[in-house]
Amino acid sequence: MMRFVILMLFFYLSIPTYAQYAPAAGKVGSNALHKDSIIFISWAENVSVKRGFLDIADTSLGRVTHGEEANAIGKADGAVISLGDGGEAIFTFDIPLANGNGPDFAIFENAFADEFLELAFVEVSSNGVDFVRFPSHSLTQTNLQVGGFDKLQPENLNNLAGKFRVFFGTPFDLQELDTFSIIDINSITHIKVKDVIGSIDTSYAMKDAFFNTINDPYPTAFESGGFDLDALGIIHNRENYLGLHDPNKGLICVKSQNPLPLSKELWIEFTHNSDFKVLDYNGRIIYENTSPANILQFQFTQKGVYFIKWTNVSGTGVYKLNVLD
Ligand SMILES: [Ca+2]
Ligand SMILES: [Ca+2]
Ligand SMILES: [Ca+2]
Repeated sequence: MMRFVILMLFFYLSIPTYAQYAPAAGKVGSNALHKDSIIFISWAENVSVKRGFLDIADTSLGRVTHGEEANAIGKADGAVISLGDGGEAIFTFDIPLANGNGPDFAIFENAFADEFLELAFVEVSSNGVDFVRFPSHSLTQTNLQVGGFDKLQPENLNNLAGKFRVFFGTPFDLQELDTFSIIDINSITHIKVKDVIGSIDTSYAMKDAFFNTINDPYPTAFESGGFDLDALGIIHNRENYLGLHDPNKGLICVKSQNPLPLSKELWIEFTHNSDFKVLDYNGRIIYENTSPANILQFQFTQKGVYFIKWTNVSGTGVYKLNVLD
């Protein structure tokens, strides 16, 4: 019990009361990620949505209907499926997501302006049963209900999807969940996005990780009510994070796509010193670098099959890359 109390005390003392979290896209210090950023290696391709009610306080109105599941997969395009009050979407991944340097995925909503925001909790799982929620934080006041067309300030929000306008993803870093033993942050197979109802009425209020009520536009009793899910961009998964999936032991990360169009550069991110080679199909070394910088870019001049080979403190690995016209 004492341990719990001390832990809670530490928790409260460490709450930044006037925390200013990342501001809107384009402002200094923003961590919003544009959909065209090189950081994205691919986009979620499987989702299952459980739509919520138009108004949780009057379930006789039924559930929201706007959009289809297909609107939430593939690259962010502004087309969405609405989740409704407390509705949720679960993305699944054939290649599990992994924890690399910095953010590992981002979620896109369709807010038409920087301050007209609708929020969602984000949870991850390695088995589809046990989910861990990112520790959300809302510093929005809780005295006056934010109405359907009222504003929120992104600076008041952390670890809640939907804090940026359309085409700008909210980033999530799996490293923040590394103390939870019920998930493996280097093998995330499911990501849940759950609409924050947003009501400050204690019957329906949803709390952040610091037990604050999250005040979010409510009611939104229309067909497109609740969080509008556009896409989930993947930054790190077990395929592009090669070798050991442990950022403390040294690995490399292929940030570009495979197959790689000839017109595009190969991007490699290094976390530790590596001896790095690119070999052609016949094993001929066409590029070598014994101490590449953090990010290495390489342009191929011919299509074909190549092997990327690296050696570092954790061993040696090989990655097969196809380069196409
Ligand atoms: Ca990470
Ligand atoms: Ca909501
Ligand atoms: Ca979409």
